[in-house]
Amino acid sequence: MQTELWRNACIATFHDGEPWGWIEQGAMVTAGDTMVWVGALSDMPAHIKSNVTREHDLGGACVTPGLIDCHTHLVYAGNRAREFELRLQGATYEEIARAGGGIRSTVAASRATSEDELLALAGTRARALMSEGVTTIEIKSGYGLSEMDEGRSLRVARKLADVLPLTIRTTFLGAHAVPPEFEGRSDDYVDAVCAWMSKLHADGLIDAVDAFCERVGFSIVQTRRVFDAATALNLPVKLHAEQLSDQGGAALAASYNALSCDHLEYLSDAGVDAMAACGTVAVLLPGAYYFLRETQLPPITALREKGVPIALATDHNPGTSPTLSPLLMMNMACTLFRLTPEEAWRGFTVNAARALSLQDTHGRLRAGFRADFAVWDAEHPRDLVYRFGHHPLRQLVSAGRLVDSATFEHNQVKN
Ligand code: DI6
Ligand code: FE
Repeated sequence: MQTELWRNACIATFHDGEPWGWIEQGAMVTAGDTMVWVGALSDMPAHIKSNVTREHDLGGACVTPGLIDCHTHLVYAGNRAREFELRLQGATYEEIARAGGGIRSTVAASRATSEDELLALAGTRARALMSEGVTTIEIKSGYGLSEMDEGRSLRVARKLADVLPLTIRTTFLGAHAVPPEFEGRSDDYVDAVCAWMSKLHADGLIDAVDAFCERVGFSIVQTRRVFDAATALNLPVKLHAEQLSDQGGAALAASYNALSCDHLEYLSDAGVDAMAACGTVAVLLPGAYYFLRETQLPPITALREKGVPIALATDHNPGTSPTLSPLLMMNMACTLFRLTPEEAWRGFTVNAARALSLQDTHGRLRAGFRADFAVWDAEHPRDLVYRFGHHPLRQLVSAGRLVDSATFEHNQVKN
């Protein structure tokens, strides 16, 4: 196993306590897939230095942890550009969903696509995320909505970690929408989702369970049944909560010790308190807020005051957030939600790790953590939040290995 020294960098470690966990003239030492030392080069202990078998000069570049996209719906086929046009002509997201468009149209397109093709599509999207420094992705099912098709989506998500140097976490989102074959029988559908969950979990396909708790999704009572089934299997839960209306979903999720509640534009004070009491992460999704032209802002001040950890993600999906740019999401979180640039970065690193229960191994540059980091054409990570529409990634290291830039350069995302 090689012990490698990566020197001549300014490093944002995101250690707690100091702003950015910043280190000038920093260096890192990795052994295999693990970080063994991080600090100022001049502080490097002799016994660490003497083990080094290979050196990399990072040319004075700025280094951050690999980004963690903790909320995506990456496995699907087709696109919804036509629906985008209809919404611009005045149709609302909820009207389109009720008329059988929306999620259901992506379900039809995805069911009609082979597993290999779904893998190719998801792979292209994952490589686009990598081109902006992503090394960990959470992927939800939810465009299959049958036992077989949900299984296919989750298998595709798992396979991505075999074909690309990524950490993948899978989330079962069977309770995303009611499929046509269960029309008018949403309670029966929830029963089916709970039964599929235990089979798919037995196949090792599920890391967490999510639901879309919304007027156009599932009720609080139905969400509770999904959570009870997850809890019986010892699976952690997450929730799409208070995106379009306040259903009290966040408080329910917190009562199940949810890892995260996501969206949260309509989150109430009681919901904030419940999340704070349980240490549930608030995952904010500025892409969906922007694309749906929402005007109700998530309660940032209350979340901050109550100490709820704030994460950010792309929410990549064809209906409400067809973006593959975490850097643009950070910029939007600052301009639209008034996060500070450091909060935005912590949202895509430390707090995103926590939303996936990976906080002890991912999201910081620290001895013992996985050696995932991005090397940027920038002096400081704040520069990367301020700019938008740039391509500033210089190098990406995943599990201690330099990722061949051909993996993500000249990558064509068509859908
Ligand atoms: N909330 C969202 O923003 C996405 N899913 C969800 O539960 C939208 C999914 C879609 O419109 O296809
Ligand atoms: Fe989502």
